[in-house]
Amino acid sequence: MAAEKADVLLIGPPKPVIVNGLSRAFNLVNFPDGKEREKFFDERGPRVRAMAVAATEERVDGPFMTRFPRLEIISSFGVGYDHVDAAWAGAHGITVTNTPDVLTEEVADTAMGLLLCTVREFPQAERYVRAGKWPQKNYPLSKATLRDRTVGTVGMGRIGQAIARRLAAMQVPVVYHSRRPAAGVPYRHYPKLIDMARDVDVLMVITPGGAETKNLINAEVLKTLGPTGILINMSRGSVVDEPALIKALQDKTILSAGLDVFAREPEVPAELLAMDHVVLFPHLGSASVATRERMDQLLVDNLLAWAAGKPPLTPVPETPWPPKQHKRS
Ligand code: 8YV
Repeated sequence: MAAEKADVLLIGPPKPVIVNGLSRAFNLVNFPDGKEREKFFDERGPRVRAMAVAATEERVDGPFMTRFPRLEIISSFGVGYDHVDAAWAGAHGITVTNTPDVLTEEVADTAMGLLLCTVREFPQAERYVRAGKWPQKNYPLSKATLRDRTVGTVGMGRIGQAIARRLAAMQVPVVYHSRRPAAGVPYRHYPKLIDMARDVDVLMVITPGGAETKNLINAEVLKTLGPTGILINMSRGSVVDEPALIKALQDKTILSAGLDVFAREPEVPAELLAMDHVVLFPHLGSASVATRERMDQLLVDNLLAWAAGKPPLTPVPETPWPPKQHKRS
């Protein structure tokens, strides 16, 4: 007799790679909207053994996971998983997987694009051409150049290292801050962010989001970065104290910022929209068709491995494999 197909709850958009990849092996269950949910938790919750989390808007925390007493694995889309309480999951025998590696080089490419756009004002110059202003006057020379700058990355994980390799190839000195020195990297490590902010001209934020890094980039760090300093944020809006950043930009405490992420996406504060000297991207880090499909496929492959009784391909550190226990109170 064929084994019964497990119920997998899909949270987020029904993207083709995910739906096609999972439908063959599982009963794919869509998560209903608002009012329907209580009924869903009661009726379907007890049968759900796995989740495919393809959207970061839903908070997958302890109280939420508790509604699914047979839950064994959460396969989450994206390398960042701050929307999932992985520590709670790990303590309750639930495995969490993410989609690292397949997006590393893409996000590093985007980081370089955002850095160059911000330092050399390329979006502003492009707007200048479209506005028909070039025939009257050349676009002004950019105030900043990458040629005399040192970049300090906040975080030196896989993506941080891919960014650092690109910067090294462009002859830009790189240093970094992280809680612990990263193994096998040749760049100078700063145990204290404030010391690095004093020494560099660009802060490139590429550290995971979540409680540990909330508002890490605060008013003091921005003041220390100083009036020629540029902030690039490629990680999560939560890592930067957004009101403090807005004030620092308004007061010219720093020169400018390039932001791919915001505190309340897709909302971008009106103050930032009104500033011509900042560059704003709509969370583009990994956003190409090919890379997003690789991320979708890895989400699927983690669940297929679990269904086949194999170790997950990319478990997060908080939920080592095999899980400690399965019992939940
Ligand atoms: C996604 C990301 O856009 O992988 C990440 O952590 O930030 C992006 O690739 C994000 O997961 C939201 O869908």
